[in-house]
Amino acid sequence: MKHRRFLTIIPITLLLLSAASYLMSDGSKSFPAATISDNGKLKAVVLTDAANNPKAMKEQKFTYTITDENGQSVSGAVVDVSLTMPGMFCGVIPTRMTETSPGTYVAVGIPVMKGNWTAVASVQAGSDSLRIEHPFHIG
Ligand SMILES: [Cu+2]
Repeated sequence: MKHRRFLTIIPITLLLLSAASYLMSDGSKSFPAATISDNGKLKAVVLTDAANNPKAMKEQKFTYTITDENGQSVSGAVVDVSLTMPGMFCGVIPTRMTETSPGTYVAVGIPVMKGNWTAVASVQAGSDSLRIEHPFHIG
Protein backbone atom coordinates (compact mmCIF):
# COMPACT_ATOMS: atom_id res chain seq x y z
CA MET A 1 0.00 0.00 0.00
CA LYS A 2 2.75 2.41 0.96
CA HIS A 3 4.49 1.71 -2.31
CA ARG A 4 1.40 2.40 -4.36
CA ARG A 5 0.77 5.70 -2.60
CA PHE A 6 4.31 6.75 -3.33
CA LEU A 7 3.80 6.01 -7.02
CA THR A 8 0.81 8.37 -7.23
CA ILE A 9 2.87 11.14 -5.66
CA ILE A 10 5.44 11.07 -8.47
CA PRO A 11 3.15 12.21 -11.32
CA ILE A 12 1.61 14.90 -9.10
CA THR A 13 5.09 16.14 -8.21
CA LEU A 14 6.11 16.19 -11.87
CA LEU A 15 2.95 18.08 -12.75
CA LEU A 16 3.62 20.69 -10.05
CA LEU A 17 7.24 21.02 -11.11
CA SER A 18 6.34 21.58 -14.74
CA ALA A 19 3.68 24.11 -13.75
CA ALA A 20 6.21 25.93 -11.57
CA SER A 21 8.85 25.99 -14.29
CA TYR A 22 6.25 27.27 -16.74
CA LEU A 23 5.28 30.09 -14.38
CA MET A 24 8.91 30.96 -13.67
CA SER A 25 10.01 30.84 -17.32
CA ASP A 26 10.93 34.25 -18.68
CA GLY A 27 8.53 34.02 -21.59
CA SER A 28 11.25 35.07 -24.02
CA LYS A 29 9.98 32.56 -26.58
CA SER A 30 6.96 34.77 -27.13
CA PHE A 31 9.17 37.61 -28.37
CA PRO A 32 9.94 37.76 -32.08
CA ALA A 33 13.59 37.73 -33.16
CA ALA A 34 12.59 40.15 -35.90
CA THR A 35 10.03 42.91 -36.31
CA ILE A 36 9.03 44.33 -39.70
CA SER A 37 7.48 47.70 -40.42
CA ASP A 38 6.52 48.84 -43.91
CA ASN A 39 4.59 52.00 -44.82
CA GLY A 40 4.86 51.60 -48.60
CA LYS A 41 7.72 54.10 -48.83
CA LEU A 42 10.17 52.71 -46.28
CA LYS A 43 10.59 49.24 -44.90
CA ALA A 44 12.54 48.41 -41.77
CA VAL A 45 13.45 45.00 -40.42
CA VAL A 46 14.81 44.88 -36.87
CA LEU A 47 16.76 41.89 -35.62
CA THR A 48 17.69 41.22 -32.01
CA ASP A 49 21.22 39.89 -31.68
CA ALA A 50 20.20 36.39 -30.54
CA ALA A 51 23.81 35.20 -30.20
CA ASN A 52 24.26 37.67 -27.38
CA ASN A 53 22.20 36.09 -24.59
CA PRO A 54 20.44 39.26 -23.45
CA LYS A 55 21.32 40.27 -19.89
CA ALA A 56 20.54 43.36 -17.85
CA MET A 57 23.36 45.93 -17.70
CA LYS A 58 25.02 44.41 -20.75
CA GLU A 59 25.25 45.95 -24.19
CA GLN A 60 22.57 44.72 -26.54
CA LYS A 61 22.68 45.02 -30.33
CA PHE A 62 19.78 45.69 -32.69
CA THR A 63 20.29 45.54 -36.43
CA TYR A 64 18.01 47.62 -38.65
CA THR A 65 17.84 46.96 -42.38
CA ILE A 66 16.20 49.85 -44.20
CA THR A 67 14.96 49.60 -47.78
CA ASP A 68 12.79 51.78 -50.01
CA GLU A 69 9.65 50.89 -51.99
CA ASN A 70 11.83 49.29 -54.70
CA GLY A 71 13.68 47.12 -52.22
CA GLN A 72 16.83 49.24 -52.55
CA SER A 73 19.03 49.82 -49.51
CA VAL A 74 18.55 53.24 -47.95
CA SER A 75 21.82 54.67 -46.76
CA GLY A 76 22.35 57.94 -44.93
CA ALA A 77 19.03 57.70 -43.09
CA VAL A 78 18.68 59.03 -39.57
CA VAL A 79 17.75 56.02 -37.43
CA ASP A 80 17.11 57.01 -33.84
CA VAL A 81 16.58 54.14 -31.38
CA SER A 82 15.78 54.25 -27.69
CA LEU A 83 14.92 51.48 -25.25
CA THR A 84 11.94 51.67 -22.90
CA MET A 85 10.03 49.34 -20.60
CA PRO A 86 6.29 49.43 -21.32
CA GLY A 87 4.30 50.29 -18.20
CA MET A 88 7.36 51.22 -16.14
CA PHE A 89 8.97 54.50 -15.26
CA CYS A 90 12.60 53.47 -15.43
CA GLY A 91 13.37 55.95 -18.14
CA VAL A 92 14.33 56.03 -21.79
CA ILE A 93 17.69 54.48 -22.59
CA PRO A 94 19.51 56.01 -25.54
CA THR A 95 21.50 53.91 -28.00
CA ARG A 96 24.43 54.72 -30.23
CA MET A 97 23.94 54.10 -33.91
CA THR A 98 26.36 53.06 -36.63
CA GLU A 99 25.56 52.47 -40.29
CA THR A 100 27.76 49.40 -40.75
CA SER A 101 27.04 49.01 -44.48
CA PRO A 102 24.67 50.85 -46.85
CA GLY A 103 21.16 50.38 -45.46
CA THR A 104 22.27 48.42 -42.39
CA TYR A 105 22.19 50.26 -39.08
CA VAL A 106 23.31 48.81 -35.75
CA ALA A 107 22.04 50.30 -32.49
CA VAL A 108 23.83 49.44 -29.26
CA GLY A 109 22.26 50.18 -25.88
CA ILE A 110 22.21 48.86 -22.34
CA PRO A 111 18.89 47.62 -20.94
CA VAL A 112 19.29 48.38 -17.25
CA MET A 113 16.99 45.74 -15.77
CA LYS A 114 15.31 42.41 -16.38
CA GLY A 115 11.89 42.34 -17.99
CA ASN A 116 10.02 43.24 -21.13
CA TRP A 117 11.40 46.03 -23.26
CA THR A 118 10.62 47.82 -26.50
CA ALA A 119 13.21 49.23 -28.87
CA VAL A 120 11.48 52.28 -30.34
CA ALA A 121 12.98 53.53 -33.58
CA SER A 122 12.23 56.46 -35.82
CA VAL A 123 13.65 56.36 -39.31
CA GLN A 124 14.00 59.54 -41.35
CA ALA A 125 15.13 59.27 -44.96
CA GLY A 126 14.62 62.43 -47.01
CA SER A 127 10.95 63.34 -46.63
CA ASP A 128 9.94 59.81 -45.65
CA SER A 129 9.72 58.61 -42.08
CA LEU A 130 8.85 55.37 -40.37
CA ARG A 131 8.37 54.32 -36.78
CA ILE A 132 9.05 50.76 -35.64
CA GLU A 133 8.60 49.21 -32.21
CA HIS A 134 10.50 46.01 -31.53
CA PRO A 135 9.64 44.07 -28.33
CA PHE A 136 12.36 42.08 -26.61
CA HIS A 137 13.00 40.39 -23.30
CA ILE A 138 15.88 40.67 -20.88
CA GLY A 139 16.17 37.64 -18.58
CU1 LIG B 1 11.94 48.81 -15.55
